[in-house]
Amino acid sequence: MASENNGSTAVETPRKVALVTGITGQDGSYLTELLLEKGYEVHGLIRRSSNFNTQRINHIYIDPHNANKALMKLHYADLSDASSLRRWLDVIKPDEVYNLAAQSHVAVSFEIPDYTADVVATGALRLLEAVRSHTVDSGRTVKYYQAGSSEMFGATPPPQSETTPFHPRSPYAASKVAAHWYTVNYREAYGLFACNGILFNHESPRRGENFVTRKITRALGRIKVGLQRKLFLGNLQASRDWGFAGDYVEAMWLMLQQEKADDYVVATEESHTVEEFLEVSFGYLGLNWKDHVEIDQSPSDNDALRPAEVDNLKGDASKAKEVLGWKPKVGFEKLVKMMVDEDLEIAKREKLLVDAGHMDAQQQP
Ligand code: NDP
Ligand code: GDR
Repeated sequence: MASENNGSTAVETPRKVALVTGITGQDGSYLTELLLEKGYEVHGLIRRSSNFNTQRINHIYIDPHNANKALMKLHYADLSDASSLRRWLDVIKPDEVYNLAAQSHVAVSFEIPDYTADVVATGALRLLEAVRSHTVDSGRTVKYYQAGSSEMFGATPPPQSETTPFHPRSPYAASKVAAHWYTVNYREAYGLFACNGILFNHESPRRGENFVTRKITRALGRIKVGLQRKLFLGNLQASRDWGFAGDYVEAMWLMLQQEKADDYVVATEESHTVEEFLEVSFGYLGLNWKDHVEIDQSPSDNDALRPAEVDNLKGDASKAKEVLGWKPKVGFEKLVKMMVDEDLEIAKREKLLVDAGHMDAQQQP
């Protein structure tokens, strides 16, 4: 129970319960921190891996044997396994479900297209159906958040808002469009409280290392301390509307606190090219990116090049600002510096270990 004190009498309100898929990812970790701060009990679905994959949430993990303190709980499930989704809904009885799980890499979706569709599109449908049948059988109300993406706009020119037509350019983006419409359909057909957040790119020091921003800041830190000289990238002219993940998870939560379920674009409304990201990040450490970056045209670099590119994304987040009262707190330069600072520290620690012979210098050119 969460306790609220209005000055005279202490009122006990039941703790809200959230179920988060993709809890081990970048957004899952920030959202869980936010929900715990707000007094939620958070249940995360994780998939089995031969290595532990909980690095991003280890700092908030408390052993479940410590029953009074452990407010984040982890359970094995998979978006490709409908039975596990329904079973955990029945056991956990959440008030809110956040569907963040995905094979989220655009370039990789060209390599594994039907797996991507199964997890991103059909996985969302499985979870919606599990929520629907759970609410029918239990008579409970469950609110649902779907992690939609600016990639759905693809080739449609900016600025992109909730009314902009979708033109997806990858198996990932097409699968997110399907998940978007499944969510709208479950809202219209069954009256489910289901929202689509159409989030533009958001980054952080916890960003996966094969997305371009983190690939740059990780390499930059290593270049600065002398562990690496070259960085191979793809298209430097692509423009993205980059925000900070910590700001964006607040918008997710706000969507589920409204009277009415709806869809919202979440963006900074400012766009920069990959080249500008290089200029700001390398410039911050007193380096010239042109001395280190090479364009990799080889098909073996499967995170860089895509058979179809998305050239220019820049969101119009007026509706989220007006209805949710949301606005981003971290701008482009601050975001870049935050990521560079963290990755420089990681590189310094790596250097100490390499120099002491405790770690192999990776075979980076
Ligand atoms: P990440 O790639 O960092 O995290 C993805 C999460 O999904 C991980 O926890 C991963 O688990 C989990 N996952 C992958 N496949 C499955 C599966 N089959 N079953 C269950 N879980 C699975 O993504 P982000 O945190 O950056 O993004 C969160 C969501 O938001 C994603 O749906 C993404 O597509 C979407 N999105 C992201 C944007 C961004 O800029 N970050 C912008 C717009 C949308 P594991 O740790 O085991 O790999
Ligand atoms: P994106 O992010 O495809 O927008 O999807 P990513 O960082 O992978 O690419 C952004 C742009 O940079 C160009 N680029 C490179 N990209 C990568 N990964 N590696 C490189 O070496 C490289 N060189 C240039 C890309 O071509 C692209 O134009 C992210 C994901 O988080 C999705 O899940 C999410 O839905 C969208 O953002 C919004």
